[in-house]
Formats: sequence, structure tokens, C-alpha cells
Amino acid sequence: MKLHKDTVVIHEGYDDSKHHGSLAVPLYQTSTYSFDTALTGEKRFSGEESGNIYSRLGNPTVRVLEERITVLEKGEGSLAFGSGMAAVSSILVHLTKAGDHILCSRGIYGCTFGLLSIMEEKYGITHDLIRMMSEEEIEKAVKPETVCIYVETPINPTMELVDLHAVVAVAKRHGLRVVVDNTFTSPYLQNPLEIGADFVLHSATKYINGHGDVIAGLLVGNNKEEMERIRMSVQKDYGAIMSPFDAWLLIRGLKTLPVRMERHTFNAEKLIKYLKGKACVETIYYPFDEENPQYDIAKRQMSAGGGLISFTVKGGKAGAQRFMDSLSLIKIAVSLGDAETLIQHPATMTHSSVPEIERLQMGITDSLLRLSVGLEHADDLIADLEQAFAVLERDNVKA
Ligand code: LCS
Repeated sequence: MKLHKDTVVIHEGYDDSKHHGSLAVPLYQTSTYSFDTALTGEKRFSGEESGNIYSRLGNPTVRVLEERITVLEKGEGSLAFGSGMAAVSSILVHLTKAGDHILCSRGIYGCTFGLLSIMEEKYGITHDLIRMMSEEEIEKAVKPETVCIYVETPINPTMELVDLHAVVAVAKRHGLRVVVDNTFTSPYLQNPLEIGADFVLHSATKYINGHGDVIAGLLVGNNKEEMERIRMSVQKDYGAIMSPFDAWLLIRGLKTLPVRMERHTFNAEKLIKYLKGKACVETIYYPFDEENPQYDIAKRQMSAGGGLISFTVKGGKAGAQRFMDSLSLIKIAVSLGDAETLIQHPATMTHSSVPEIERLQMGITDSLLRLSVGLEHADDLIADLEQAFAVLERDNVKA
């Protein structure tokens, strides 16, 4: 029976009858597993027999999370990592060798940009960041040494979209692998594997966990055998695995992903309506805003807009910082996807390590703010924004 996502997040990959009827998935907080006999150990190592060996190679609690996310993302296999960046670096190590080229969306998370810079400097693996709104635009940037297309959509923090259908069409023509960082939408709102991507990854720190108490990453692929090869090579030998306790927390958080995403979206839509009426706000970036020139792309690949809004305020960096400092309920913090509403200034925070030229090419100006809309009552959030805008307006009058 094909289950809905709302049911998958609660039941997939776990049979309580095999665990003393324990309704909650047990936490297997163990580093190793005993073998009945020496021969069993030999067979598990050779792959002749399946079963647990050592928790860096697999753990029953972590496996439940991996199975759940595989089905949620409509993939064939998954791997859990100790951070989103561990998932990013592992898939890029798996797909590239010295001299290769990676085609990237025009914006990417600051640390992913940092990783690509290291790869270029140390191993000659080059990359280009380009806008990906049409097949022609992407096609033009493909080089003989290009091996993969790596995109975020929506892009952190500009909320610009990449046309996934166009990316997949070009990739198929050139035999390129497609990796999509799906952190901003969560598997509830967008499933790139269904469109034809090869890999999807998440900073599970964000919406998948949803409670701001774990750093974690997930990678899902469309080929089970290849995912197992990554498990027994890059993941086993680099060792960037997820702890059983973090997997246990993620399993708990994931159960409410659908209801949380609906509430995040509901609140974000209310806040957008409010922000549109504010004189201090210059531009608002949200995929499902009818005035967004990329609204058509959003509707083709996402089922709703989610909880992230970016906007620019009048007054440049000083105006943006003054506005943030005037908020009280809304916390100044990086990360996103938590119950608490968070605001951050990408130019001086998440993307501060990106050189200014590239940062501006990505669209990250000094007046850009990113709001991760939480689960509080929307009216309370609006009241907090209102008193902070009043401060900004007073400043503008004085100036
Ligand atoms: N991919 C995206 C799109 C991200 O936003 C982040 C973290 C990562 C990967 C890395 O995941 P991590 O290792 O932190 O689990 N983004 C952050 C942000 O925007 N604010 O703080 C962290």
C-alpha cells in the first residue's frame, strides 16, 4: 500500500513487534555488535551475510531514519551524516576527481561555497555559479570536463529558484549527475528525485528535525546499489556519520514535519501580506508570491512556499542591523526551520565568508534580511515586526 507522506513520517521503516512492542523507536546507543561465531563475523565483513557490524557502518536507530527519508524523498537509498556539510562534501567527493568541473546554481550556502573553493585550490576541481532559469542558460555553461550539476532551490538566502526540469533535461543530454540541496523546502514540499535528479541532500538540522537541537545531514539517491557503495567507501572511510541519539531525535521531530510545514507556510503567507504594506520594505522574495517572476517555476516543482522569506529594508546595512536589534520575540540567529522565528543578516553572517563580488552576484546585498518564520501565532510576530519598523521609520524621519 502506497502511504501518504503524513503517514510515512510516522510509520515507515519500523515494526514494533520486532522490538518488544515499543511504540517509540528504540535508541540503540551502541558502538559495536557481538557475533554468534567467528564465521558470522567473517561473513558480515565479506558481505555474504547482512547484519550489524559496527555503528560507523550502520546502526538500527539510524537505519529507521534512513528508510523513512528514502520513502519521503521517493528515492532508493539514504545515508545519514553528522551534519548537512558532511552530506554535501561526501557526495561531491563521490562524484568528482581532480580536473573535473561542477556547474552550480548562482547562489549556494556559504560553507558549500567554501568547500568548492577548497576543492578548486587543492584538487583543481573547478566550478561555475550560473543562473538556471532555462535549458539554454545551463547548456551554454556545460564544459567537456563537467561531471555534475549542483543546485539549491530555493537558494539560500535569496530564495531565487532553479528550474529543476531544465536542469534535468540538460543533464540527461550530457550524461551529468544532478545533486539538489532540498534543505529549504523539506521533502514535504518538493521531491527533486521525482523530477529526475540523481541525489537530494538536506541539512536535517533544519525542517526535518524542526526543533533546533541537532546538527545533522541526509543524502538520498535514486540507485540503492550506488548508495550502499557510498556507505562502504566515502562514508565509512571519512567517518562523518550521524550518532544514534541524533537519529532518535530526528525520528521524533520528523513525525510532525507535515503539520509544521503547513503552519510555517500559513504564517509566512500572513507575514508577506503584512510586509507588503510597509514603506521601509523594498523587495520581498518568496517563491509562492504571485508577484514573483518565478512563480510559474515554483508551482511546477513545489507544492507550497514554506517558511522562509527574504526581504530588503531601506537604510542599507545600518538599517538592516537597526531593524534586527529592535526585534524582541524574533531572535537574531542563523539556522532555520525551527519552532522559533529567526532573523539573520546573510552579508555579515551565513555568507560573510563569500568574497563581496561573488556575494553581490548571488544577490546578497547589505540590506537583505532572511526571516525563518516559526510556529508562533502570526499576530504576535506581526506585532514584533511592527514595533521594529516603527523604530526604523523614526530613524528615517530623523535622517
Ligand atoms: N545546505 C544548506 C542550504 C544550508 O542552509 C546549510 C546550513 C547547509 C547545507 C549545511 O548544513 P549543516 O552542516 O549546518 O547542517 N545553513 C545554515 C544557515 O543558513 N544558517 O545556519 C546554518
